[in-house]
Amino acid sequence: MKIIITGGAGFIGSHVVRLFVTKYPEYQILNLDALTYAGNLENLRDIENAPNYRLVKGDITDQAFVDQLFATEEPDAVIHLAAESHVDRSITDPLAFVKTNVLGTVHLLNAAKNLWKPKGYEGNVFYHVSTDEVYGSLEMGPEMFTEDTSYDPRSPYSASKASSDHFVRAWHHTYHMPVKLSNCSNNYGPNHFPEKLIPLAIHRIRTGQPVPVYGKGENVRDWLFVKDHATAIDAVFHKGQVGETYNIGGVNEWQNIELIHLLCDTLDEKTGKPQGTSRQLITFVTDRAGHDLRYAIDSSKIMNELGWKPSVTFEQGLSQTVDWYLENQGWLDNVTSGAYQDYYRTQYAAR
Ligand code: NAD
Ligand code: TDX
Repeated sequence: MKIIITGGAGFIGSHVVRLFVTKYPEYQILNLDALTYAGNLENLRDIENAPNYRLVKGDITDQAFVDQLFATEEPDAVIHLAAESHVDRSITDPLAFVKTNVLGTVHLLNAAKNLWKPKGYEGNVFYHVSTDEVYGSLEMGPEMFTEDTSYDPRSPYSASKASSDHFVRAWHHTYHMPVKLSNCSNNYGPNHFPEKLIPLAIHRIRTGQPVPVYGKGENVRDWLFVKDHATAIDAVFHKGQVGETYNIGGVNEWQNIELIHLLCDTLDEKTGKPQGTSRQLITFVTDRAGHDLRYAIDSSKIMNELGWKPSVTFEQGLSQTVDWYLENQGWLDNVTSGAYQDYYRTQYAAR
């Protein structure tokens, strides 16, 4: 089987590519990635020479390129992760999110339909990896997002992902494309770009800079270790029902400020600093526009139907993550130079 994995040089995509390349040596894995600021081939150094792996550098916003690629490579399946993924960037540049997340997804759907439909879709799957943010925002309390929760996206990022989910389902209903979808909560782990909360905080603490906490730090996120998201994607790809959606999450809700306290204390302990040192870096800053209050995801469908469950507790996953960043400070130094500095200047100017 030949699988195109899009966005394979990014955070989650690199873990998915590694899992598929090593677990399924009989598959050919093509990593289709534009190598934007978020795509980093360092994330794949250990498997880049594997005989069943190949990188195709290209942009999914280019329909002609995508059509040509599908016509020449004739993939059997697509696992689609390529996206603009950062909510704050979507607030300052929404159009980039429409282009990659909406148009890019439709380009892939078109190319897959043109290749597969004449042969009756035998052995084909188009799998869209999506987010829990499409469901909107929850109040504090016990309520969780299920697969039946109505869509209510509230940021340009989540609106673009909701739109792409709808297009994927439309290709299933209209053209009988065999599709699968999953909507996952916040991921954390190695290779996470330091514009997102956890790697940003680790980077700022290690360099002794203020750690920005939006608003009062009371927003809640449900965190899942990235390697557990990769095994969930493996389960959905191989065992999920065509046309179905699976929610994926860690049943692991944290208020941002509590999470930052835990990170500060973990870093103090691991770097031999007196407890309380890193907490002094916490700085409350202007809130994110339209900041969703709480996400929490009910994963019982994937657990009960596909037998998936997370392999690590949050404490284990966070400890492994902090160790990885402390052991790979060169990775952080490389991605936080140059363009990263410009991004931070524009973020704070935009508030
Ligand atoms: P990321 O930003 O780390 O990586 C995105 C990758 O896509 C990069 O390698 C980038 O180069 C590539 N890419 C971007 N635009 C492209 C284009 N036009 N053509 C080809 N490649 C392009 O993202 P991530 O955090 O790894 O997220 C991956 C997917 O998972 C996204 O679809 C995201 O919506 C979804 N998701 C992420 C999370 C999370 O917590 N990070 C949670 C749920 C779902
Ligand atoms: O500097 C910060 N300070 C802060 O308080 C940053 C970057 C974030 N935050 C807050 C905002 C959120 O409440 O921390 C929380 C997490 O923020 P992000 O790491 O930006 O993640 P989030 O906005 O929740 O979205 C993430 O999870 C769902 C991913 O970026 C999405 O791609 C995914 O779909």
